[in-house]
Amino acid sequence: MSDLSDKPSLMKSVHFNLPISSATDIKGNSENELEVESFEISGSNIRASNSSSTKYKKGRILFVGDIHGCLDEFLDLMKKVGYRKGQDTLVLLGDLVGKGPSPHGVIRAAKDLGAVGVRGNHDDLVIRWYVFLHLNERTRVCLDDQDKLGEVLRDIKHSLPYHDFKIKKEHVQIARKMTKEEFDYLSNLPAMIHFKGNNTSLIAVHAGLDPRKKLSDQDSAVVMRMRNILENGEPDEKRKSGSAWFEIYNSISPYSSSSLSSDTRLNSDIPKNVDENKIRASSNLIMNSDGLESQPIVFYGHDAKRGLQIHENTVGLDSGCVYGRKLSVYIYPQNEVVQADCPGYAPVE
Ligand SMILES: [Mn+2]
Repeated sequence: MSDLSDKPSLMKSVHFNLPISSATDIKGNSENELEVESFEISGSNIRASNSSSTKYKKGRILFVGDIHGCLDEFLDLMKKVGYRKGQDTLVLLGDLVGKGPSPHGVIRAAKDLGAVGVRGNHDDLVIRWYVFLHLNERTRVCLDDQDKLGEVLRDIKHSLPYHDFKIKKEHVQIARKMTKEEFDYLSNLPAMIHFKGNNTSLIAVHAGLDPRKKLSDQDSAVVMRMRNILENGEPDEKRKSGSAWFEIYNSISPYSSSSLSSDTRLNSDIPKNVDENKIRASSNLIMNSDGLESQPIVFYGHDAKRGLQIHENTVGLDSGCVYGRKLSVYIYPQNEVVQADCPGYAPVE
């Protein structure tokens, strides 16, 4: 299955130390034990699950960007960083499936490797299709017959509950071939994972956070899909209007002006077209409402176009592997990024 030991690696990787101050530098020494809080998805809302018994023990946390079915590259990257199951915590940032060649293989490998992770928008579509195809009497009986299934879906098109989604054939195909075991793994990925200690607060989420809301009030559809924040403060899926959500998030960091010298800050200016005071006032919510001492550092994916984005309090790790660019992993608390080159499997959107 997911044998990391004897697979020949044909890719070169880039291995570098981050040029900026990082989680451990800013927030104090890394801690040996962090509480792990999961935020489960129920409808469009998010609720914190009772996970106080879960602890992260001393070891590395590996945050991996969008894999999109790139199984070989994922396994090679894990081999390259010497992933140790049971000692390291492997956190996948969503979109395990979609666009790439091996969606089922990636889910099985994630499970075999003991990975945790968060749900991405492509994962979400596949999960919803799986549920629909298995609940609907007419589709359930023809899952193995692609042509027949297509006929039935065309026939019941008016009743498909996905008016707010694009119905992409690929997601239906992945869903109809998905085993119960794969479904159970994928559908149990929460919307967010929060690793928290006395001086540490790390959040894994697929797309981003609405800085106006505390963690348990985030909208699951938003945190799986947002890219920008509009002038009125609303999150948006597109990149056209407003500013990248992470620019806003970093601009409100209490650390942005005092703790770092200017040459180590990649992004310190508040975007010009956004009402600074409005955002600053509302954005204290994540910190204060959630009782945190400092602004959480957010690890996310979903934005291959902007690529690897390393800022004071946000780390964007979708570096477009499925488009022939890189698959990236951020290693905490060493604060290193390791990347693997990937062949292109999908046209750039
Ligand atoms: Mn995505």
